[in-house]
Amino acid sequence: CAHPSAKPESAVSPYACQRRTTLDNHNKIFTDALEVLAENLELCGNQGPSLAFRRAASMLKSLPAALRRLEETQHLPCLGEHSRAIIEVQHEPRPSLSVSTHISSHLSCSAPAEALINTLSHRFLFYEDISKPVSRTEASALKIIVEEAVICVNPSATVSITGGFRRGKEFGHDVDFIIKTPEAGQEDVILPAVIKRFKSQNILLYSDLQESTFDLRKLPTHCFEAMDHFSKCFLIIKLKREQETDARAGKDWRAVRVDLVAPPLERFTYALLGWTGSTLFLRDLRRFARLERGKLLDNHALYDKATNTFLPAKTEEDIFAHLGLEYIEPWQRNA
Ligand code: 8DG
Ligand code: MN
Ligand code: MN
Repeated sequence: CAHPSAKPESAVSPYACQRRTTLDNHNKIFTDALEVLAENLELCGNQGPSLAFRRAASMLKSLPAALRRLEETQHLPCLGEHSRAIIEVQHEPRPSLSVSTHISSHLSCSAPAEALINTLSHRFLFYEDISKPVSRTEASALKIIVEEAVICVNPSATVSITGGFRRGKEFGHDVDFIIKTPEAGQEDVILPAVIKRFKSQNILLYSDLQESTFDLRKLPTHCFEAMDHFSKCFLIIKLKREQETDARAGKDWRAVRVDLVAPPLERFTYALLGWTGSTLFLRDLRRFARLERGKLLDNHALYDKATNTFLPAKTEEDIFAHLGLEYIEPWQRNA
């Protein structure tokens, strides 16, 4: 069996971190179906099968053209028997058979999924607003607000947009920002101060601050969770609308979800890479590092098990180079 990293030039890698996945998806009819299925399975607690469908969808997103015949899938990685069956259904020239009806007939769990969504919607007071996608324009307006607050608290700190918007997406479910502080220790005090400022400006609707539990000496973890120990907060912010006002009660703002993370300076590059995502891209990057390179990667560091050393990185390019990978730009990480 061939070593997965020793692939011929034209072959599609089973690792998302060896594929360039832009937002230009030529196989949307297949990936939408696979992702609906993955989402349903996730809500039912079937994480394993869900991941298999996510991996299949992610691989299809990286293809340079639409699949035209089922036989074309023969030499592609990440496709199991079930993913092939979904692709086959989508190939059928019968528009009346929507894939979601096909799928739900195979799932006994659409009722619990609905109940869960219902519970969540009652939990969130601003559910209606925050379930609407955030546009790039709104993200830019928020960046100005966050930057102003951060600089007011610490003039030497800088703010960068991360998450989906850094990958070039036009819409997101939230806006993610990473804060860089040049002095040691500043990362622990900046978020409470920023939250205080938003409160005083009367634009804070909700905040959940998680203080840093980061230990500089700890090894990167083996698990694939996108969790990290940096100081971060989950916010809901009031964003003024530009032109149109809400018909109801003249509401001239909308609620937007915002995530802020403030890592220590020497771990900034690893945090930036982790928070840029996509989740699946990062999951495969960690898996590749561990299985193909004997290195442990997480949002805090890259650790070489052979030499027992941490590998420093000034730029994201340094991290890909440490892993012997071609550099993949943020907009090519939409796996
Ligand atoms: P979207 O908002 O456009 O829908 O997508 P996204 O920007 O890619 O997803 P996200 O859920 O906002 O997460 C952005 C990245 O942040 C994603 O790769 C996961 C990563 N992330 C971490 N750690 C943590 C964490 O502790 N909390 C959250 N919320 N995200 C984290 O690496
Ligand atoms: Mn996001
Ligand atoms: Mn987020």
